[in-house]
Amino acid sequence: MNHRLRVLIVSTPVGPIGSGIGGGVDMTIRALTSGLATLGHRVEVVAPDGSATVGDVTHRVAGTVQPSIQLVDRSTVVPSPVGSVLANMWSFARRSCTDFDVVLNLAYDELPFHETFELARPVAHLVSMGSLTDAMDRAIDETLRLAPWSVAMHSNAQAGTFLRGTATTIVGSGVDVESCSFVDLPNADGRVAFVGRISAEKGLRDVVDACVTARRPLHVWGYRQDENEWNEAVAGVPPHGVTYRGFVTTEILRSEIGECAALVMAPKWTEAFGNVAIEAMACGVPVVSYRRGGPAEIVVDGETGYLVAPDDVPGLAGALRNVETLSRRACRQRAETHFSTQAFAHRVEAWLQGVCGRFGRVDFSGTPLSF
Ligand code: HBI
Repeated sequence: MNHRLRVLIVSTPVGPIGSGIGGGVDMTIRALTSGLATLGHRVEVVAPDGSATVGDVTHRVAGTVQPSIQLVDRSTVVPSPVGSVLANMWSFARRSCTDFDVVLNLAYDELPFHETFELARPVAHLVSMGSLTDAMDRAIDETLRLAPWSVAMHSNAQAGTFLRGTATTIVGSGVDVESCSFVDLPNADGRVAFVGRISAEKGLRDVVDACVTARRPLHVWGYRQDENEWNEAVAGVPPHGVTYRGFVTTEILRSEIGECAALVMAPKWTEAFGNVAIEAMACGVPVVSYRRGGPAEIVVDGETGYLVAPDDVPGLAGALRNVETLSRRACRQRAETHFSTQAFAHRVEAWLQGVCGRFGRVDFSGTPLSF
């Protein structure tokens, strides 16, 4: 059944789309709005005031932005008080959901999960991160218990961090590959890229150490969220060892990263996916990463990059020495076949059609009906 879907996407409440605060969700929304539109579906987005225009219609909503759940500890409950932008986005969704076939939640917050069975239309949840707090674990696992089909995640590793994660649908992610310029010949100085928020969980210190050992200049693009993390990582590095290229727009990043011989990722947490990895591959840049989290499911070891034992900095350095043996064309092709917005949208389309097909068929005694 391939009928046209009308989808309302409810964005993350931590900041406007395009502000950079929304991290991976920004890219997910752009990939899904264009990918699903290409497949003939209608997509509208509700997002905080100040958001960029995405989808067929962007509904901008006022309210206090949500504190980022990445900055709290496991026992914290991140409330969604009345007047919060999250509460206001869901009031909008509740009011207008009958104009749609399905509401797609991208917020990593409790309120949307409690709304799963409250709306007059099915609610689907694309979870953006691995397990972070007990309260969110409870909300996600309860939804997986009652309506497992309504939850999707980006990688098996991410799903594995939740009690009932095996019940979820894995959809990967996607990037508009055609807007990434393929570079066959990188800069002669053998430079390497690090792209991402400068924060402890991204492992910049390991990347700097590996590049110094491999005698490769490191270029860093990203939002310097944690100045202390930056200063500690670059302390004692030889001149020109590390160059900060700024927190640039997606377009600029995609026009510059192709000059690099490799992208290095050293996630210290279970990175849910690793969008930067597919952007780099789309530009022909192989990816060297710890075998941890989403990147381990993106990289084909020895073909589109190298996977290294987690926290093995010498191993990272050793892999960096061999990146010139990899085919940059193979990286581009893998991005085109597996991680384009079309490929991602096909996976999400199939998932959302399943969610619509099962709407209203939850047996609240707790055992999902068999179909
Ligand atoms: N924190 N409370 C909260 N809600 C979110 O949706 C959220 C977040 N922190 C980070 C985040 N989303 C996005 O950057 C994801 O792409 C990781």
